Amino acid sequence: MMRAAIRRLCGPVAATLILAQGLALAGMDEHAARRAHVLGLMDSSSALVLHSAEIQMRSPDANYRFRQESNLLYLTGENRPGLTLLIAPRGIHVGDTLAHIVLFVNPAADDGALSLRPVADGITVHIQRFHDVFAQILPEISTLYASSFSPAFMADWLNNRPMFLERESRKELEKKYPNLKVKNATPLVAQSRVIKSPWEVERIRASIAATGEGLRKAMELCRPGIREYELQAAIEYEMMRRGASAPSFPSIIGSGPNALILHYEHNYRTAAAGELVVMDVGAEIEGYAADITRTIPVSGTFSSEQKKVYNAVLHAHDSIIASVRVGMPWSDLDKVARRVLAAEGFEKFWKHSVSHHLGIDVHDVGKMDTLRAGMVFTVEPGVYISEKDTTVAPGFRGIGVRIEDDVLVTERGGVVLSEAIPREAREIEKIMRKSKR
Ligand SMILES: [Mn+2]
Repeated sequence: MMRAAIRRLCGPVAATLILAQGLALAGMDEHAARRAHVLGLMDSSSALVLHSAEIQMRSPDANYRFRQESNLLYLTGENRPGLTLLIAPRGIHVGDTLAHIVLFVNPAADDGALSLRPVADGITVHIQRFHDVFAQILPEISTLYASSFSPAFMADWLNNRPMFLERESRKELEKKYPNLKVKNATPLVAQSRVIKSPWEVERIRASIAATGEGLRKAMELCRPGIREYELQAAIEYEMMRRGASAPSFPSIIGSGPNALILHYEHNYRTAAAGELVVMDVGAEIEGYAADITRTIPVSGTFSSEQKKVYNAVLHAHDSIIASVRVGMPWSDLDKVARRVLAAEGFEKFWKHSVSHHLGIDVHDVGKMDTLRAGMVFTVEPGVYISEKDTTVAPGFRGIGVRIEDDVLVTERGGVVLSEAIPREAREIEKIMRKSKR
C-alpha cells in the first residue's frame, strides 16, 4: 500500500528513489519528497494534521519573532502563521478534487511578505474549508497524528493544578469519534527527519560556518574584564550577518563558576583573569540549527590544571568521533566517553550524555538507537569540577570544560561538519595571543 501511494503521487522513478534512500531527490521538490516519504509511512486508516505555531506575545502589542512548528516546517518549508497541513493516504475530497495532501492557508494570519510556494503534490485551499474537510475524514480513520499544542499546559489557578489543553482536546475528539485514537505526530515525522538529505546537511553546514565565525571573533575579543554579554553580542553579530534568523537556542556564555551551569543564559558576569569561559552557541539558518561549544581561557593561556582537564575532554571527544560507525549502538558513544574520562581520572566530573540529534531543532527528534548514514548529531563531552570539591588539588577546583562539535554519519565513519572551528588548546591560545598584539 505504501509503495502504491508513493507511486501514485510521484511516479515510479521518484518512488523507487524515495523507497531506496528514505528521502529524495531527482526531479522532486525537497519538501514534496518529504511529504511523500511521510505519506508512505502511514496506512490508509490514518491521517496527519499539523498546525502552524501560535504567535507568542512578548509584551502588549509586541510578539516574539515567529518560528514555525518544526514538523510543519519540515514538511512545507513555510515559516508563517495560519497554515494547516492535512495528509491522508486514503484521499480527501475537497469539492470535486480528491487529494492526499491539502494545505490550508489563512491569508489574514500573516503579513504576506513571504510568497507561498504552491503544493505541487496536493492542493492549497482557504482555511475556511478546514472544518468541513476535517469532519469528513474523522469518521473514516482510526489514527489521527496531530501536532502537540504549545504551550503544553496552562495553570488552572483557581484549582491550583496544571490544565493540560492537549490532553483535554484529544479526549474530546476521541469521545466524539470512539474509533479514533489521537497520537503525537512527532514520532511519525521523526522517522523521516532523523535522516538528513544533502539539502539539509548544506543548511546545517551554513549554520555551523556562521557559528564558527562568531566563536573565532569571541576568541579574539576575550580578555579579563570582558562581560559575558559582550562575547554573546560578538558571536551573534557574526551569525546574523551571515544570514542567521536567530540563535538556534539562547546563547550560553558562562565564565568562571558559570561554566559549571549547564543551561546558563544570563550572560551578565564579568570574566576575570585565570578563569575559563564556556561558550555553547548555534546559529539557525533557513530553519537549521548548529550547536557548538568552545571553552577558552579568559587571559589567553590555559593554566596547567585547566590544560590537563581540557586535553582529557578533548581526548574523550576525539575518541568518540573516531568510534563513529554505521550500525553502532548509540549508547556506545557514552561508553567511549566514560572509558577515556575514567582513564584520565575525570569520570566522576562528567554530568550529561555526550550527544543528541541536530537538525531543525537543536535537540532534534528521532530515536537514539543505532547510528545510520545521514544522521547528524552532536558530540559534547564535558568535565565540571565544583569549587568546593576538596578531593582534587586547589588548582582543579571550579574548572568547567565542554567541547562540542557536529558530526554527520557516513558509510566511511563520522564527518565533523565543524572541523574548521579551532579546538586544540594551542590553536585557541594562538588566536587569542595574535589578536592582543
Ligand atoms: Mn548540544
